[in-house]
Amino acid sequence: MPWRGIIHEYGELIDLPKTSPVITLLEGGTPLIPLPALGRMLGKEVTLYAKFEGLNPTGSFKDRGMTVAISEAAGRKAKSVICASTGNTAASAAAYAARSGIPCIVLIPQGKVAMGKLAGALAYGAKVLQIQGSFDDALTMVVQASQKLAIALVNSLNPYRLEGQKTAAFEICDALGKSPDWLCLPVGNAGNITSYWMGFKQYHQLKQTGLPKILGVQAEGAAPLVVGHPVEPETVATAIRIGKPARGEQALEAAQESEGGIIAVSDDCILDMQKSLASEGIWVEPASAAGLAGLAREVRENRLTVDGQTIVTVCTGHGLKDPDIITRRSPPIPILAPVLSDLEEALRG
Ligand code: AN7
Repeated sequence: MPWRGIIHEYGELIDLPKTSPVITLLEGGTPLIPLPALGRMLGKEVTLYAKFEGLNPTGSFKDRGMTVAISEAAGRKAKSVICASTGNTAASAAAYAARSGIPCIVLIPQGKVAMGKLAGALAYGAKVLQIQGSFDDALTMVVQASQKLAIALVNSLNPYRLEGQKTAAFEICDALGKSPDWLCLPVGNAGNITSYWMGFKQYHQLKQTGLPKILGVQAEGAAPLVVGHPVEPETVATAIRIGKPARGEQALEAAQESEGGIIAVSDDCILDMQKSLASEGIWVEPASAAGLAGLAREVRENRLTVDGQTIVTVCTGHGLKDPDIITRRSPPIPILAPVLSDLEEALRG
């Protein structure tokens, strides 16, 4: 049977009122793509996969949570939905809201959202508002607005978002027949790490799939969970430019209970790993390279050995979301006259 979207595929494992309609774009069912060359760099007989969440309908993992959150909102006849976003949540909320016919409002930090995400939110018809502040300021505003104005909040403070996002853990266990030894992923507002840990624990209880160690990775300039207090965030990985994660406590719990950790890596380290992933054919947005960048650094600096182990790195968003970061950092592209001699010249040089 063709893939039916996460709510139909994992129905009884997802806590969604039975009376809710199913608003789906057939999200989920994303591939676990082997990364043999990068695996060899990590150690002997390492089996490394990317869970490529950039292949969801709007180009990020957010679609898993949004199908459930918007279905639930539609079920209770919400008049409109609202979220704060570094970009991907906005595009995803806009798409699922459009699908359900519910108006969508998104608040984004001015000038700090990648083009593919902003364009997505506009394309799907959301009302987009820019805040002169960070994601954290925008989140505070939408929480207040949702309470005062009776608008449904679809940030990951909404528990239905986690219900959807945890299905990625189910899919990984289904594909491997058990949980990996390590799962590494980027951490921003910390909804996703919380969801994965929920999902792995639920599946283990049901099917004895085992539990992974979870490594959450923040950007050094936006690492409140590493430094231990909220920060004014700054990083090239704008998706995770978040200084006060809503689910920070749960992220720390997931890391501790799973015997993994939460660490921070530099922007350079993130961009280097973005390049390395692309060299194996997987183009992800900068934030999505953070997980593996962190794990690779721990291995390189001898804090971790992963010989013989199975590792999954969650590639949360597609590279197409943020094309500017690539073009801005590339050398100028040669311009040729339409003659063969120019081409020969260029190929010599
Ligand atoms: C590509 O869209 O917070 O730790 O508003 O877009 O669950 O927040 C995005 C987060 C990782 C971090 N990778 O996930 C938003 C937003 C990508 C992301 C994260 C985000 P969380």
